[in-house]
Amino acid sequence: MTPPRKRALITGITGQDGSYLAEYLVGLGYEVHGLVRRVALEQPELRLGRLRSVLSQIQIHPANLDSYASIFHVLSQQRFDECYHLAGQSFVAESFADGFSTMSTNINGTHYVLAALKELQPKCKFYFAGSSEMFGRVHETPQRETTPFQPRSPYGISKVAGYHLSANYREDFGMFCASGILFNHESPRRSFEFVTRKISAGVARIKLGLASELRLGNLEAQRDWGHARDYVRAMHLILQQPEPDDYVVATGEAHSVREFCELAFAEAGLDYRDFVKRDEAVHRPAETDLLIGDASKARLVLGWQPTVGFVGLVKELVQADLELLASTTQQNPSAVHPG
Ligand code: G4F
Repeated sequence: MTPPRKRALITGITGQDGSYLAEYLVGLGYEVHGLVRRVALEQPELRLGRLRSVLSQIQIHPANLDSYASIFHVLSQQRFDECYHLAGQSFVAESFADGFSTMSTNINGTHYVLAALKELQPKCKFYFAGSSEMFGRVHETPQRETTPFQPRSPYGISKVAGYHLSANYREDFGMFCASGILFNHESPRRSFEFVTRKISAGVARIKLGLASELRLGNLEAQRDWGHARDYVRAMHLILQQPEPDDYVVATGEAHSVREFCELAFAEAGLDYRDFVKRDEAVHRPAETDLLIGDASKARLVLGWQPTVGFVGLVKELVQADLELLASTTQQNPSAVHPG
């Protein structure tokens, strides 16, 4: 007899990670459900675009991270084996501008999901999307699971709180709660406000003659950048372990924003020095120190490793944006590319 299909709930399913995870789990034979804000159902072309390839195979439920009642309602209607909590305000720079809403959504949203699961489905495994931003002013390099947290942004603080909430539900109530401490992970599905996509989209606009410069903040900032498709595999592996635990997920290599620019412009046959301009307005009140992850535990225990390196990642982003922009301008020559 075939075992029943596993059922997974993904919060933040419309985002970069949520959409890759949904595709991955559908491919593994899961019944996949997602929480989305009601507005997404009213504007599916705009808000559910990343889910295009699996939309007919998944189930979508309206719920709001700011509302315990809406989350409780969905969890009271459906039973799940695994819950991937990816939703939240994820743009670090925005958290400096409005720390209150970042804290409220990220901390309360996580707490609501955990509390509703405890009440209704305590056997459902829970994944929390932790972040390298939790390390902030780093105590050691590279950072691993035992490195102390010292966040430097309201976003980082909210992620530390979510991490501790998850650990508390694990320890106090015996629930299977695990966190992935994910370093930066990118793809052509990244939103345009993040620096990688801002650069690849900027390169495409310049190459196609729609812009003449790209304004960026700190070019010397370094990040450990991997591919989002690789990182959602790690999320799944984390919930397949016999015991709940926390894992750093990273490539172990750092590169600067300047290096990213150099490669990205070169991919389009351009020299970044001719186009990149410094924009003081994009500088942050505080930067993290050098964030590089040591994913030895994930490699050893989960058997996980990244398949896409820095060069491959940059090339993929630039080629995807060149194609996207070329097809958009062909269909509608007056269209202005976002970003
Ligand atoms: O692309 P970013 O905005 O990503 P950041 O702040 O590292 O955060 C991302 O990764 C975290 C770790 O996984 C996540 F937790 C978080 O949710 C998000 O996904 O900025 C990267 C670096 C920063 O040092 C920033 O100062 O690029 C620098 N930068 C330089 N010029 C810029 C720009 N960042 C942005 N967004 N825009 C610029 O023009």
